[in-house]
Amino acid sequence: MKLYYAPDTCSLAPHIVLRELGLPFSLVRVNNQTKLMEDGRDYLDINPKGYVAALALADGTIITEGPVILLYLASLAPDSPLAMTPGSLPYIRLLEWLNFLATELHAGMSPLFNRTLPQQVRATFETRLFRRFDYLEATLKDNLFLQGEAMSIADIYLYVLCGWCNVFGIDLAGWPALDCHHRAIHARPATQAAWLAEK
Ligand SMILES: N[C@@H](CCC(=O)N[C@@H](CS)C(=O)NCC(=O)O)C(=O)O
Repeated sequence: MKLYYAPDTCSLAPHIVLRELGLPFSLVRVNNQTKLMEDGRDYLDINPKGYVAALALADGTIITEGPVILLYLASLAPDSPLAMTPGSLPYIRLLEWLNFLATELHAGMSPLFNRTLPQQVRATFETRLFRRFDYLEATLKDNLFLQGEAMSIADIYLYVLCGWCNVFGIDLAGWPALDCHHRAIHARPATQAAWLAEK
């Protein structure tokens, strides 16, 4: 498998999951500004949507959309603690979390990368984001991870999204349980190895 990634982006989530699961893979770096890959080829030929991540399977099939890539990877290792039985209630809850993260957090945070955003508009996005953080804080106050004591692919996605708070100047310390969740995943060997490989 080949993971198309750009540093400091959401593609870090499938990258960490590949390492957590011990799956064989190689990395292809994409310049998100020029849309060129490291060998000079056009990334739009891989993913015409133009964004990372994309996963290429051995037969050339391309899978896109971060949460779907995460689910696909977990399905390759059904005995791993990261995998859940499709159709079971924990699996449905996992889909619920992934959708929440993609639509409420990821999509809600993306505009904050725009440095020309007027302060008032930024504040509106932040207020909305902080309400989502409050919800996550309430969930994580009594649980180590989103679905209890076992880490899921959604936890890894959440970790990556919260990492952007540094860029936005948002201090996660305001949400202590969320901060603790972030630190726990940051310290994992797979996460550290992924960071190192993307440098
Ligand atoms: N819906 C997509 C969104 C992916 C996305 O937002 N990727 C960002 C990095 S976090 C990106 O590559 N943006 C560059 C662009 O849109 O041109 C997914 O979940 O995979």
